[in-house]
Amino acid sequence: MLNHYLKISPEVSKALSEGKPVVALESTIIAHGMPYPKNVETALAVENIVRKNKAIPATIAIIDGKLCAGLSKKEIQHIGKLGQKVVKVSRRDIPFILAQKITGATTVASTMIIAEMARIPIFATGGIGGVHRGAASSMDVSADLQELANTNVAVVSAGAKSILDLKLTLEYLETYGVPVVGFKTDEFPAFYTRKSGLGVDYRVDNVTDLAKAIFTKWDLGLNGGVLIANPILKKYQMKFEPITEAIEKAIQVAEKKEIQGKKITPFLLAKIEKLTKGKSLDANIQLVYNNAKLAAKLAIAYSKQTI
Ligand code: PSU
Ligand code: MN
Repeated sequence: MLNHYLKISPEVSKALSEGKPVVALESTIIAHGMPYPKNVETALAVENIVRKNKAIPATIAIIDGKLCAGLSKKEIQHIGKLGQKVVKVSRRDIPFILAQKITGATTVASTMIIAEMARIPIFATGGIGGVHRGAASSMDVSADLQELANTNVAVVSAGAKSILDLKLTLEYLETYGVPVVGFKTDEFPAFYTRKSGLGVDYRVDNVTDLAKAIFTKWDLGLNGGVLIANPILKKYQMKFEPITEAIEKAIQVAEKKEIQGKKITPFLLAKIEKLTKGKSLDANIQLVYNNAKLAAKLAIAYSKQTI
């Protein structure tokens, strides 16, 4: 019955049936997270990095009403060109986009859902959604967190942006039993920068230890995701002051324009890019590359795990 909804590309399908490592990749970052044509260039480069590190990339999206794991170059270009015109699809949206047989870009939450259906346990992204600043009154908490609580996929990220309340985001993850693992770091990274002043639950220094812990979690039947925080490389990180200033300013503008709901994250990303004259986008691209590389290595280590 699942096959009726799910379309796995021949390459990904072959890799999965042979037990080869596969890395899931999301598509909201392409349509809503970066401008054209850099979004398409980045998405294709990310796939190449996964391949170079000896895993198979599976970019995930909804195309003409099918849940797709593994997109063609043409499909990636199509989504990237349409950009914000493509529907941003989170958990709640999936059935409606399928019923209408249209195309949608998947967030971390919906990519995790589709990755789990396709049996792809490792997923690389840039940053996850989280608890927004001011959530006490807005109640704006990304569905990504709830998905991490429930769905068995390990997500490699560069932490989360400080457009969010990082402290509350970590509290939420603790409550829902989601391990936050620092890769070669004791500190939870803040996306554009390596530091946030907040700690992680566990630090790991190699992918084998990480794969073992993830394998054990699911082998025990402890359902839910794992959040891996992989800091941006030192040479690409942004200076604390200008990025903090840009974030504060972007949030102010969003408040003034009363931007809410699923529009807020793409709005802030684009505004920050403008305010930093493209520097935030450069950092964003580099950290995604870094995450793709780690995810490929983790997928290899995970594929070797046995009881
Ligand atoms: N953070 C980024 N780039 C992105 C996103 C987050 O730096 O493109 C996207 C991801 O797809 C994430 C989504 O899952 O935004 C979260 O949106 P929301 O806050 O509306 O849940
Ligand atoms: Mn939200």
